[in-house]
Amino acid sequence: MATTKNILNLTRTSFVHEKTINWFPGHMAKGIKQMQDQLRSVDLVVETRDARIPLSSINPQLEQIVGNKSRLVVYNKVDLAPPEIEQAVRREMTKRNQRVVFTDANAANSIKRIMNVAVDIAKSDMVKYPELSVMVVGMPNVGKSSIINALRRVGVGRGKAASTGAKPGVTRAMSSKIKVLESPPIYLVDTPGVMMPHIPDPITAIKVALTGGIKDNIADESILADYLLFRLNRFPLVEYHKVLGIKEPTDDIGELIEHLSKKIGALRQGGEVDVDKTLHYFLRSYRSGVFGRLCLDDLDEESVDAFFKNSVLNRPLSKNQDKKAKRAAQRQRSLEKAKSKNLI
Ligand SMILES: Nc1nc2c(ncn2[C@@H]2O[C@H](COP(=O)(O)OP(=O)(O)OP(=O)(O)O)[C@@H](O)[C@H]2O)c(=O)[nH]1
Ligand SMILES: [Mg+2]
Repeated sequence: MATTKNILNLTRTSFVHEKTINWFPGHMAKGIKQMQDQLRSVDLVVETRDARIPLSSINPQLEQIVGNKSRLVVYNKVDLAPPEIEQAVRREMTKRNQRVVFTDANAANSIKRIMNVAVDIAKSDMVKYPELSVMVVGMPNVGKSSIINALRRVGVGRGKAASTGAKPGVTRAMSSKIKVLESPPIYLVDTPGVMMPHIPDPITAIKVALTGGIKDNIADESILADYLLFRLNRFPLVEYHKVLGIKEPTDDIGELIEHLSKKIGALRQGGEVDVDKTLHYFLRSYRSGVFGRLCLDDLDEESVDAFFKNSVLNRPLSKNQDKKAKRAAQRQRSLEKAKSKNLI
């Protein structure tokens, strides 16, 4: 019988997937335009990322928009990531002279870390900042609106001002000013999560989709599940099979789906496996954190250096790449339009 230990000898050593996922609906393009228009009146940008994918949740396009504006990078959802990421991320952010805080939007104490940075800036020059204007930006579903609601709760004891939801693309337009502190006066604006028009690396796209940044029906859920299984097998202490109630680990997604569907009763009439339902269950389990606190990006110094060296952050898109990205985004928009009109 394969145990978690010896299955490591049987698992794939690499995951090859060549098709990337593009998701850039119209509201994102509009959102970017609104951000650019508003940026001049903003004192601080809170750039929110996902602690489970500290590198893959960096959107180079946002980096370009934010430019030299005063910025605080917030790694949210730390409750779902292993605590060790903090040290590695801090190391890299220090190298890049970038302020960073780690938050769980459901924990008031960690949310206060953002407030403290904003208060310090506001107090540093009360004439320059009669009220501090903060814009919260980031990829979809990283928790921007949740952070705003939490800051408001902590700062002025008031209820929800921004809609939140488990699926990406909940906030579709920039909000008006939301007061989160009376004195010194601090206001936030919420923005729609934005993806890159074109994600060059297919594995990065899979990681973003797995953590909920891209709509599941746009990504191929069977590929997401297969990559998840590949990664789970490579975290040696993760006993996902026990959590799922199946006998032993496997590196074959078909086999996993077959066992799991029986376990959770996801069967159609006649006993046929309900693949979609089982895939959803597997992905939902991962996202809820039941397999443990896992980071999908490699954060050793060598990998991080390679990421930044190869990253589009370092090189603006060539004319050709830019055209390609715009065409991909246009195709995506037409597809969504056709879908919404039930044409396909
Ligand atoms: N576990 C955990 N869940 C979080 C955290 N922050 C937000 N969430 C959940 O993540 C999901 C997305 O949160 P939102 O605040 O809507 O994310 P957003 O970035 O505003 O998303 P868009 O508006 O779609 O761009 C929701 O289900 C939240 O409850 C966190 O720190 N930890
Ligand atoms: Mg939102």
